[in-house]
Amino acid sequence: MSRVFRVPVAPARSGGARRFDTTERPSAEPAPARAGIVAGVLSPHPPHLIYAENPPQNEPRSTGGWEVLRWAYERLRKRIREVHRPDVLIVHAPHWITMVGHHVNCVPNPRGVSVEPIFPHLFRYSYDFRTDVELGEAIADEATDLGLVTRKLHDPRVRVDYATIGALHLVNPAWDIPVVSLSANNNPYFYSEASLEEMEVLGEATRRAVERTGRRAVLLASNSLSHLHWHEEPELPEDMEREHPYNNHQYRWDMKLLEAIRRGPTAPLRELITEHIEATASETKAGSLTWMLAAMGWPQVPGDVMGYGTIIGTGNAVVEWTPEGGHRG
Ligand code: 2X7
Ligand code: FE2
Repeated sequence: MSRVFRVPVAPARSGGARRFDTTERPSAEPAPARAGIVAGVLSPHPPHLIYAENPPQNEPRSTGGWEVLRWAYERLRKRIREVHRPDVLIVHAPHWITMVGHHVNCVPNPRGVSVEPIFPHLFRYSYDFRTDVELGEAIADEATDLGLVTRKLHDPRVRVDYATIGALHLVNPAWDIPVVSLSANNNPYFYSEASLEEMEVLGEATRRAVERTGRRAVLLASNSLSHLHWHEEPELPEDMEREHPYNNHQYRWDMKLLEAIRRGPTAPLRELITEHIEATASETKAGSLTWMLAAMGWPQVPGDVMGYGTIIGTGNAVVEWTPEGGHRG
């Protein structure tokens, strides 16, 4: 068991310093006492999944599509609400790209419209959510203390990227859980030899901040897997006749990674994630998955692969790790 789960409940949870009290919880049941990182989720964000659901926040309308992945998200939502019941969702997203350092959104109430630049006909989404500023600032401070170049974003005019909004909507469409959102430092893309080591440090900083503030947190790694995709879209974007893996090589590598995830433990994934990136141009290159597993202390447990499907040829899986090993089903 990771030491993350041995921390006592910090006074901040019962004191007046919290911005979000327990009356804002989604469930009427008493809050679980244990603080720490209670789950980590690989939560891919392709705009197609939101387009397919037709939520009121998204302007474009669809006839559905990509159901298997959306059903996986449905089951995940139930677990978040009924089992994990977090104070906060912490998301790391590859399309909030920062060229220098790791940024933390510390704007209390980001509001606006998020538009997917390549698929604006699928995703024009009005968002309005609450940030857990105290925790966001704590993550930035811990990251700075551990030697990372870090910045707290305070500009209320921030336009939140679609990978952050996409994962958050799919995990919690009610938007009733506060959020901390982290940027993806662009180094791994810019320098081909850059490693994911910094993400281990950002994970450690995240864990320390969660413990220090006494939060009950679920972490979201907003990444697709294999990342080659079609350059042409069908006339009907949700035409499922046209949806399939980019090629068998990409698919086999996604299965190799997912089989290792299902087997557990997570430690061997450190190497395998890097090999998978090299083989498939995986979006995990942005570091979200490594950050999340590192924050959980590379837990001994298998991951629960709740669903897999392709989106314009890219591989996408919804996976949940509950480091305690309990609460399945
Ligand atoms: O951002 C994405 C992605 N990761 C995968 C597929 C399609 C669109 O956007
Ligand atoms: Fe993406």
